Amino acid sequence: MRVVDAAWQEWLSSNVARGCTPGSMVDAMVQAGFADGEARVAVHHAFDRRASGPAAPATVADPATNPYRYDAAPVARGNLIHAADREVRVLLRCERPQLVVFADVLSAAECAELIERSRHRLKRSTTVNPLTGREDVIRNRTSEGVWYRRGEDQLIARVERRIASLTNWPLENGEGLQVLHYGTSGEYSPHFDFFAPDQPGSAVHTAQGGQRVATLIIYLNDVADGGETVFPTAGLSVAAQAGGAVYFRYMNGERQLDPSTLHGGAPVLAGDKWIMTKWMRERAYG
Ligand code: PD2
Ligand code: ZN
Repeated sequence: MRVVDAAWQEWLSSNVARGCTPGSMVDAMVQAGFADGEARVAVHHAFDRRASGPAAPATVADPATNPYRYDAAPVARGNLIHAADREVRVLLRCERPQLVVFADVLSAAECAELIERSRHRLKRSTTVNPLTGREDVIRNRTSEGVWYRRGEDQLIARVERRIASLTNWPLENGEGLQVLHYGTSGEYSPHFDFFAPDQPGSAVHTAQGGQRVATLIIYLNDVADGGETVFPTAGLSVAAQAGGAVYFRYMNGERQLDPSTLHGGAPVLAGDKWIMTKWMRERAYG
């Protein structure tokens, strides 16, 4: 029997928000394998939730006064996850912050192709200015990147379907994929991927799709030395290995944001580093 997990809860709320009828939502759930009665109850609750008012504002949790409450992550349990067209191995799971390290998300050939097609399209990376919401080039992010539109071509579409299945999060809630390149000494100093709720520049970014809820960073090459993704608060670092990935989730169902997902890209000490990032939103994006 299917379970109404976090991804289905999200699907229910976004369809209510889009103005779908209860009947069409029940039909879609039954088609997806839910029992009729179960689908009716879930849809009924989704409409009830909307009646109880707008979503709570997103807030950064505070370990001392308002600690982050870790609810169930959408990623499936188990050591091997069937992700659309590929079996993906789980190497590590961490509960606080909520983080999963995977091997084999992409094949060696897919990594090589993504690097080759990105090489000639790179532009110096920017960072969102929290005050203005504009994208600024700053010194603490020394990488170059390229954005791919969602479903831009067959390879991108296939990888996006795989990511949606692996992370159990709707494909439509994902931003376009971004490929990033760091040369030797390139780094990305520690930051949060969510938009700071109290900063005036964030509203322009959350207007569409809402907050970012989780990130998947996929490594496209083996880095000779350095270049780990570091989580300083958790005291954890993930080494870049081609085809592997790190997933971390920072917003729970109550819209609390987890400050222990502070993370950065450590300086590349030898060779270069290629990654691809998928940021996931609360609702459909784009
Ligand atoms: O390159 C990384 O390891 C890294 C570190 C922190 C990438 C990002 N953040 C990101 O793309 O958000
Ligand atoms: Zn980041």
